Amino acid sequence: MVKKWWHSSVVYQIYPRSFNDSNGDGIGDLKGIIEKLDYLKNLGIDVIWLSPVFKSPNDDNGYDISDYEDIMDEFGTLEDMELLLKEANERGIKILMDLVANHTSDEHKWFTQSRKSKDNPYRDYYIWRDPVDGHEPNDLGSTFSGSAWEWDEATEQYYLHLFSKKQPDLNWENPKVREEIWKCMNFWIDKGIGGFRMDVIELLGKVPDEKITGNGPMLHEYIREMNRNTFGGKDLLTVGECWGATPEIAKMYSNPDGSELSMVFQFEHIGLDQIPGKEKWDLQPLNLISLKQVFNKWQNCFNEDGWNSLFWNNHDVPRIVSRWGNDKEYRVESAKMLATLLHGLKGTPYIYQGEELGMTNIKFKDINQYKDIETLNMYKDRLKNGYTHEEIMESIYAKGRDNARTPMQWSDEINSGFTTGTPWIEVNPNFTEINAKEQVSNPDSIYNYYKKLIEIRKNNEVIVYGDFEMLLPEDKNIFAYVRTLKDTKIVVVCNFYADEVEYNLPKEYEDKKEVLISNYGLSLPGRLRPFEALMYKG
Ligand code: TEU
Ligand code: CA
Repeated sequence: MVKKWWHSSVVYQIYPRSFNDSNGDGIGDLKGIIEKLDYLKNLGIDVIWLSPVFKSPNDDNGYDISDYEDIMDEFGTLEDMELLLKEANERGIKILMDLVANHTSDEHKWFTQSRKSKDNPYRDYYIWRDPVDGHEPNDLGSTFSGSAWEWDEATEQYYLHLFSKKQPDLNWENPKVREEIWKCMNFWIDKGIGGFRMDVIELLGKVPDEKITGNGPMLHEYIREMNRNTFGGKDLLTVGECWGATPEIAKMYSNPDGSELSMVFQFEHIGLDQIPGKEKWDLQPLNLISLKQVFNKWQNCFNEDGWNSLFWNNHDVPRIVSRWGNDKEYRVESAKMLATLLHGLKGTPYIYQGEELGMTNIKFKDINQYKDIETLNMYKDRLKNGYTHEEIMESIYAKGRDNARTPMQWSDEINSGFTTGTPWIEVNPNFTEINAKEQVSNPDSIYNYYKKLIEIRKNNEVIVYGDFEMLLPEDKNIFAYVRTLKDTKIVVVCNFYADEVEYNLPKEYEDKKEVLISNYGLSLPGRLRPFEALMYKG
């Protein structure tokens, strides 16, 4: 396999609004990020993925962009962004910008023009349709509840929005739209960024009249055109967000011929605790065997012809320690176990801010304490459809996006050290116990455990390039696997639950030549304590 710098990198995602506020207005900002670069450097990460920082009216916290070549007022200025790039690069850290190219804000000048008249030069930048029998052209739905079509009185047509009505979808069939996007991307590439995370990239080839949204016929053609006109040949990291990716699709995107992207985020594991065919709010318990099958499939599907990304968390999904760990009596043990499991795998790991501290989900009492548009729209929708308040809150506690968006917990001081003002969303009250200040100086902390896992990846090529083999595939409690590169073998054994378990590995893996990391003291032969995790050379 031809080696790439991003094969051995670890990426850290920052959700700027909730990361660090430098001026006391309650909103995280670019200067705030600069203040914390040394914290990230110390953790050992190589790359920052910055959720969108472009100009935006914030209907969806920056995923609704009104100017791709300028910075959101609350976050700072273009000069601040240039300084952040410089300061990060000086520390050997690259920055990925979050490219939201499927849609813009309705306040983007392309859209304000487009909606003016049917013959406006920008009309075809978006997707406009006549009504059918006096109503929407079809029943396509928005991810944020309701129809994906919004009636526009002025020109008496509907426009398409797969997300909020303030996020009109761009018309990628229009070559002018594509050129505009290449221009914006090159603007940032010229400023020295390390690459792009690409928002809902799989939607670009949509055919709305046939109700095709993801993976449309032209999708890969557009991506290759993007590659040729922007980052192709520039050795950047590009990662596409692909909810509907299968291994076959992922191989097209991440083909090592370099014609498309470096890698994609696939979400098969993320959907395992929802009832199949229903929405993410419709909960079912996780079955560990299914999780093992999904990882086994994705770890083994590429044979030098693709690359994986590895993640438990991002700004859209609940905190992993609350979701599949135990955020009560075994918070520290289970956070470390989940970290060991993921960071021993093949692929590029992504850490979401606060994950390295074992930050947990939030339970707000009042729906008005929530800020996320998806959550708030769903709440109204389900109330109307007869669900009780209690039922809906149960779903929000488990799956709401604000679980991941409460402010970063820096210290046990007021507002967790995130802001001196009033935070835009309330801080999780557990910050007095869970915070960076305590963990950086505590050698047994989750933070220092992540730091060690990153070091292990850097010092053991087998973690980056070794083959993956699942062990004990039928075991209902244990997730175990072995990574092999030439003569080197690394074994990872994790107890996924709070009960002590016994286990028997095949003889060849029994001998623990060197324990690289574990979340308990000395290991016991053939037994794992609650959420115990072990990684050793075998
Ligand atoms: O997410 C894509 C997306 O489909 C999510 O809305 C996801 O389905 C949902 O959060 C899970 O319930 C991306 C961004 O990551 C998200 O923050 C944006 O809201 C969305 O695109 C629109 O840009
Ligand atoms: Ca601020």
